[in-house]
Amino acid sequence: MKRISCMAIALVAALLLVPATNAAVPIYDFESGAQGWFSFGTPTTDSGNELGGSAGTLLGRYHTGDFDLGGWGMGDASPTGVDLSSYTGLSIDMYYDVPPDLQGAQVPFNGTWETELMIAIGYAEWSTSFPLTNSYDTYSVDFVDLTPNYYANIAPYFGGLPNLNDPGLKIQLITRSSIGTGTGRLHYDQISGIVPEPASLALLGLGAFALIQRRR
Ligand SMILES: [Ca+2]
Repeated sequence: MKRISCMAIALVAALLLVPATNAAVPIYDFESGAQGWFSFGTPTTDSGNELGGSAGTLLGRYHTGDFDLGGWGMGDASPTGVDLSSYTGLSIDMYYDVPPDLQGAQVPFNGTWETELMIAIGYAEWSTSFPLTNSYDTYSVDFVDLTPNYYANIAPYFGGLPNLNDPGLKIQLITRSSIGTGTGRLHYDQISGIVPEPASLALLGLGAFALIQRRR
């Protein structure tokens, strides 16, 4: 047993040298054109598919927002009933811009663009906010790092995460008018579920094994 324990610890030590990253499994890539759901609120007055998704793809989605109208804009980035139970987090590719068709008659967006990525059931939301740039970047969050809102802090959730296969669960994007003025556009693509990499899983398993062996 002692030899096995030593071997396990040696393996753990070796695996510690391997960078522990997560793998992203695409859930929605918006390539079919059929993957479009719902948006409302003044900073998301329009939406649809567009050419020019993130790297390696053709189609993405966009929402155009007039921030001078006030309030907030929300886009459902998934249908209701999305099953996230096999993932530990989410990633999404996003950017914002003021494309030529928004310049001229309209006032271009001026401010620091932030979009909130959230999972939501009704009014209960678990979210995080990302400041965006003018080109596609991938933004990731672990579910445990999401911040619950008022409705997620009362019954039945009390600040905990919901069941990640709840039939009412959906992925949403929210942009608020408090981030700036004028008119701009949010683009997004490639919503993925985060899963621990095999090396990370092996590391966890071997770590537990080594602990059990040490206790014997
Ligand atoms: Ca795409």
